[in-house]
Amino acid sequence: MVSAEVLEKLETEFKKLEASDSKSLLKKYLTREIFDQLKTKQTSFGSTLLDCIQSGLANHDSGVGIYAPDAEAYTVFADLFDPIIEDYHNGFKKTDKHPPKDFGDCDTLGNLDPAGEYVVSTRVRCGRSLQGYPFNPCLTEEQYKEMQDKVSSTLSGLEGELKGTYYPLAGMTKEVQQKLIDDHFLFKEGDRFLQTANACRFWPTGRGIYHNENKTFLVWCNEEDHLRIISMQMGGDLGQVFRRLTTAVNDIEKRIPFSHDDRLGFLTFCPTNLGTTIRASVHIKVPKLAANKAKLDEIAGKFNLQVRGTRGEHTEAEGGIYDISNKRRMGLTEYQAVKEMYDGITELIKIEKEL
Ligand code: ADP
Ligand code: DAR
Repeated sequence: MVSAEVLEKLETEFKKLEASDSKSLLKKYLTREIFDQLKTKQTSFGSTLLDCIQSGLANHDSGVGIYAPDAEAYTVFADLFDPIIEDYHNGFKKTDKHPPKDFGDCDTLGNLDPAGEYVVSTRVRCGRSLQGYPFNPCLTEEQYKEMQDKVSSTLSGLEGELKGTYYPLAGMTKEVQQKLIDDHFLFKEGDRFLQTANACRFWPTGRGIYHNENKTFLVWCNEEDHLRIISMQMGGDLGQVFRRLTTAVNDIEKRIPFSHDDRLGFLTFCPTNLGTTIRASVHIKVPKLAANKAKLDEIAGKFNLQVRGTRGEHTEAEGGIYDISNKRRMGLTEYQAVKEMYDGITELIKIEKEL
């Protein structure tokens, strides 16, 4: 039974959102009818509509504004998640089914910028949720510790180029942590969207990073998702980066069962990361295109690309370096998502050269 206190908070905050000039997908699709229909529902973990939308209610500048506190939320609150998923993922309807995992042939993806004129570095990441565990807002401190132990011991079995060490955030010096963040290897702290989504409780317990010697293969533990599996390197050799990620994901999946839904694909905390969960990005300098940011966003949008700042989401470009990546993650395979980025970036570089 959803408590009177939760219902009151929902009503108060919903009215504020309705009156705001928010452009979030939450505001766009949370009609009074949907609100009244969902406000008394709960998942078996006890998650309510408030648990799903509290971040978007607190941050009217959200782009999306909703997260799934547990995997069931995608079903229990489907009447709100489904239109948001359809809008974000280029028309992935509630009757659509995400295709089976397919990393394709990495050898067909070459170097985006062999001369090294534009691309500073290339990164491909995916998210994975451990079967049997809810997402951040429902995890207990014990579960965070349990998951970290499970992840770090599993990763300690990796060999060859993937061999590395797990570093818990707890006990890491601020200097080491900040250097890893500044070098784009480690997640930032204090994201207000995650904080207001109740995703940062017991921090830094259960959080950490695994990486190999060269920091070309990394795994984040319990930031936004249970796992972010990352391959990255300087330069534009997307084929090599994607091959490394594919090898790592296939190896790790032999050791840990991940949450996968027949219709939505791999399940993640945020609906924008469902399906392939793949974000393939370049740090790139396109000074002529970037002279008009709105134009850069418009052209990137034509190729289903998303433009972010140098430090990732919700940040600005530093020194003219933009993080540009595929926007679509659902309704296409892992290979197609990465190929969409490859083709889009190739076009952007061509346009930059012609300006
Ligand atoms: P995610 O991509 O996992 O959703 P963010 O967008 O927050 O996470 O980015 C996390 C970190 O990865 C940031 O420091 C960002 O600068 C870095 N990053 C993303 N793409 C690249 C890239 N192509 N080269 C180097 N660092 C990158
Ligand atoms: N900040 C939230 C999430 C957007 C997608 N990015 C993620 N999941 N990291 C928003 O609604 O803007």
